[in-house]
Amino acid sequence: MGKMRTQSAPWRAAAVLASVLLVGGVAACGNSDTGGGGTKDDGKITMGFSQVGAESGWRTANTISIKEAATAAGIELKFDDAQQKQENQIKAIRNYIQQKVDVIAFSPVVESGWDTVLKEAKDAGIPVILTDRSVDSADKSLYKTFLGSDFVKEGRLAGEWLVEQKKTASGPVNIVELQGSTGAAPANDRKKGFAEAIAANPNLKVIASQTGDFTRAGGKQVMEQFLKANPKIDVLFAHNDDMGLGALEAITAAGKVPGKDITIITIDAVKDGMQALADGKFNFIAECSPLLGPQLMDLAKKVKAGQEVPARIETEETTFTTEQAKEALPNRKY
Ligand code: GZL
Repeated sequence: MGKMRTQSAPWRAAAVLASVLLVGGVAACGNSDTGGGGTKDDGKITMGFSQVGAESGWRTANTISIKEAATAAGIELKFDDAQQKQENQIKAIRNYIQQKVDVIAFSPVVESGWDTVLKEAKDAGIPVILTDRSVDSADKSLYKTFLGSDFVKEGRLAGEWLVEQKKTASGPVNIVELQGSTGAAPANDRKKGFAEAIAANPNLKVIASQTGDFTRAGGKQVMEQFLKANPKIDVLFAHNDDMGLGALEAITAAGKVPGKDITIITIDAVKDGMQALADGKFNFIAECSPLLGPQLMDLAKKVKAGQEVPARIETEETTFTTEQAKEALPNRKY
């Protein structure tokens, strides 16, 4: 600050006030360059979170985990439900940028189309954490880390179990597949992993594959179509429990016994799916944990503090047969 000339009392008071405001202003602006975006100095982190929607039991459990973990971590959470629409997620992320949150986290409903808005967040100095689903951006600097599952592995485990179950089959084993939401990472990757695994047995054939959008209603509607168009269906592979649960209604209405006439394999292991497995209506589930909240909040604190974090953090998961589901059900958290 340059040397100040002497002035009369009222002018001097005004000059002092102006210089205090100016210094304060610089300090506040300085905070926004610390990569957090927030201009608060109370140390409290504000996170803007864009959620896919509320399409399945998995998503409900995931939302609960995130909200509870934010409260436990003392992180102020701004939460938006995109109702499974990418444009709503992009709008929410832009709002968070405008609000200068400290960290943005989201589960991208589809893999593509994020580079522009992620670059806007980067240019605003706001770090982004991907949770649950990932993006296909070539520029890995657009986000700090990915926290979630290996969906290809989940699909592969489902396929490997089926190969083992059908290794003595003498004729064709007709499989129908209920895919997750079109363009979503779990849909693309589970399909890939399953197809790679069942290639081990040429008798195993996917005769129909269509999206049920991860919902019960979608699973029921598409399974009805599958049953009408295909007289011999031996196996259903559903990319999540909810579509499998919807398909149960269609299978029963068609006079077939789920779990016996049609072997049913799903992914997630939410409580309703595990109950269907314990009851013998499903035959195998590959787990996909929605309980990402605590790890996400820990990552947010590290990222805000400028600490290095791994580029990818995968969740621990397992698989369940009917007997294992009966044992696990009483202690399931979701
Ligand atoms: C997987 C998650 C998927 C679940 C579905 O991590 O993105 O979305 O498998 C959910 O149940 O709708």
